[in-house]
Amino acid sequence: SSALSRLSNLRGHFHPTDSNNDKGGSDGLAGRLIKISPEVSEALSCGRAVVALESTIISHGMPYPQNLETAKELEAIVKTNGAVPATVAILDGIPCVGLSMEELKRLAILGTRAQKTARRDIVHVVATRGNGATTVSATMFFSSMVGIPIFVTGGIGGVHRHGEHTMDISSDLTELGRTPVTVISAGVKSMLDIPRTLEYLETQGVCVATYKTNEFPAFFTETSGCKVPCRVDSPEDCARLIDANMKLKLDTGILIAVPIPKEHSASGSVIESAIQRALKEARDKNITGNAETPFLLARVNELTGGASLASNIALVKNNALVGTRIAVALAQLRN
Ligand code: PSU
Ligand code: MN
Repeated sequence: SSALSRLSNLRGHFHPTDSNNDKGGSDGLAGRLIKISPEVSEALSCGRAVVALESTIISHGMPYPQNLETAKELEAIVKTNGAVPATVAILDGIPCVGLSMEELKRLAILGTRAQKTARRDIVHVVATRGNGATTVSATMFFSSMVGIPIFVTGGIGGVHRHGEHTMDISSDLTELGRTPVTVISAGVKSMLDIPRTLEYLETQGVCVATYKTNEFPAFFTETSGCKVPCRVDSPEDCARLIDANMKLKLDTGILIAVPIPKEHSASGSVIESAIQRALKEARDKNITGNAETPFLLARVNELTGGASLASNIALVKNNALVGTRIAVALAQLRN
């Protein structure tokens, strides 16, 4: 399978410390380039469905202990629905694909003391043997490296408001343009510039599809006023999209935008005024760069008295369910 050939490629590629007579095997892999958990490794080698999960959402996206609870629940949703979860993080400088309960807990307790790790940060965290929580871009990178085609998150980064001046454009978007992994998200937060985010994804050649809806969702709310050209209505539709992307070797990612379930969608006006206030505070405090997203998430949660966190948790769980169904449908299609 392609996952297997990727694994054997990895063995050939990574040997920073060891002598060249180490031929690898999954034990040889562990502790060298990348540590793949036994469950994930096993699933990949027999072509079973695997779903990658990011870790910045745990460290920087939610407070303790809700972050640990949510991380565990996401893994449980993936398992219950027939796939193997693979949470990605860098622990003591070792990129890990698939975390044990102890490792998940460690990361959740570390919280923002873990380094927010986008693609550009990976080498530094590895070289200094640090603890890194991977964002969408870094999680896509490691998922692709080990052959996991599907990755579930809450929301992806985007073009920030005023991005035309600051050039603050999340590396999640360029990663989607260069890495063939399908990302399931509830769209893009309205604290970002959604129309420009979609323009940028088009420039990067990324297929953006809405799931069972016509309008691109805005994370807390089901609508954004923005349309995309592709709509999918079932896990099988998504699996065919991913299969075609793989067969054509387009080597670009796919973004599947799943709207927040109706019963959890926040009252648009409450969220919107909190977002406006948080954005103004960020400007007044001069919070920019990769500190902006975590600041806005935490502040909007405070300003809405926890309502935004509850919506956030609900939508990520829904994404995990949809993403798992897509992964299972894809495994069926390709086996
Ligand atoms: N959006 C959310 N929750 C998050 C993030 C984004 O609703 O936790 C995180 C993700 O890890 C995403 C990252 O990849 O923020 C984007 O950060 P930046 O805007 O600095 O690129
Ligand atoms: Mn940025």
